Amino acid sequence: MCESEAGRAALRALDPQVAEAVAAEARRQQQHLGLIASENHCGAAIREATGSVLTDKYAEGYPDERYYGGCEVVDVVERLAAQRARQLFDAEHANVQPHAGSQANMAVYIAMLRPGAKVLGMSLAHGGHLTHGHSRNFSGQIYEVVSYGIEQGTGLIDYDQVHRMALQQNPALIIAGASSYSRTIDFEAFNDIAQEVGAYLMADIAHIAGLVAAGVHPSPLPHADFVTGTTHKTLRGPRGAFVLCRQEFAGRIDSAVMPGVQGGPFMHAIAAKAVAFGQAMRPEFKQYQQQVVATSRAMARVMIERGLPVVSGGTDTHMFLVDLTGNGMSGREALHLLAAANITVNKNTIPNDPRKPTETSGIRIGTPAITTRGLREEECRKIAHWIADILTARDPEEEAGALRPRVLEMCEAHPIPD
Ligand code: DSN
Repeated sequence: MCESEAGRAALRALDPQVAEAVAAEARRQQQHLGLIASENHCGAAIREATGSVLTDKYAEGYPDERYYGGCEVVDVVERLAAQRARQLFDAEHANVQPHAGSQANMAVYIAMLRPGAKVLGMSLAHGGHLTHGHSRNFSGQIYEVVSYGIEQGTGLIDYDQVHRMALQQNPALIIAGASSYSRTIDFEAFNDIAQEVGAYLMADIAHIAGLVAAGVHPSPLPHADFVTGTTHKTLRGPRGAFVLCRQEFAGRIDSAVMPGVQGGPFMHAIAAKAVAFGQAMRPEFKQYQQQVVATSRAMARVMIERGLPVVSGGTDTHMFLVDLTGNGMSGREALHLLAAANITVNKNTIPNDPRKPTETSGIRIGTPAITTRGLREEECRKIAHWIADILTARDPEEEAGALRPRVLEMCEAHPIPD
């Protein structure tokens, strides 16, 4: 019996309810096409590290400077993860302790800004993230935030607006990065603006970390002063995050992460991050990322052909936003209809959305997870047609029910690999 089988048996014996929930989620993932742009399937090696005995170890501090004894092994793990992150992204310093992207972003704020400092970030409604200054997030409550957005006609980041606002507002920090923006981000242009106004530049590559690692999206290094990212989206690692910076800011970032934002690091997650960074240096990872973008482009084209507009008219990345205003359906309705066909998406606001964020007029579609399970352009075009069939049908519920067996067949033909 291998370790994970023993673990499953132990969980079944100790807590059959949780064991059943875990098994049910595994079945759900196998039987659904996951098109949530921020999700992926990380594989057995990453899960093995995440589920390892390292979860038992407290290690507040950093390698060789811990507050706890017995850290000699986890020190090796953290050094490996940080060294691989530096190598992968060509960074001078890497902090691999943030539990999630929000904590990574918070660490940069805490390290570099006083409360009340001005921050220029992308508005959530136009594709930014909660931590880029949303009024109900710490970023919008502790700091004075001004937001830029995308140009109405093109759907692209309005760099002239960013420039104008930076000159008018004189922010201390500018944030480049997004959660639902499908086009290449010009980090060099952001840096030119930041330099002109004397602001720090933070690039949040949470979504595109895998693309950047593989050279499929231009790197924000060396343009940005700080780069934050997550390890579980396109990077296909464990749930977690990291901060990269130049050596001159290393001490401030490290003490902002711990004790500023977090206490004990999750050493099991850091071990899995090390595995993910190592995996991302392999040639097959580059091919995977190229395929992620190719499948995303193929799906976006079908949507447009089928009369479902895509914000910005296409994609350069792993995701795109479908604008449903034309067919009158809300994002929430679309999510539920597609779910009935075992296709999983998230509802998403589109720029200048007339609907509330809980309703939305769009859905976001991403291809990292379906590419991991081996689906290529041909199958992805088919999936895009199924989505369009459902969203444009006279009876969408009936259409979703009719298509479900075909989705199941495709899932069965392409099991999630270990
Ligand atoms: N929740 C993530 C996403 O779906 O984009 C961002 O943190």
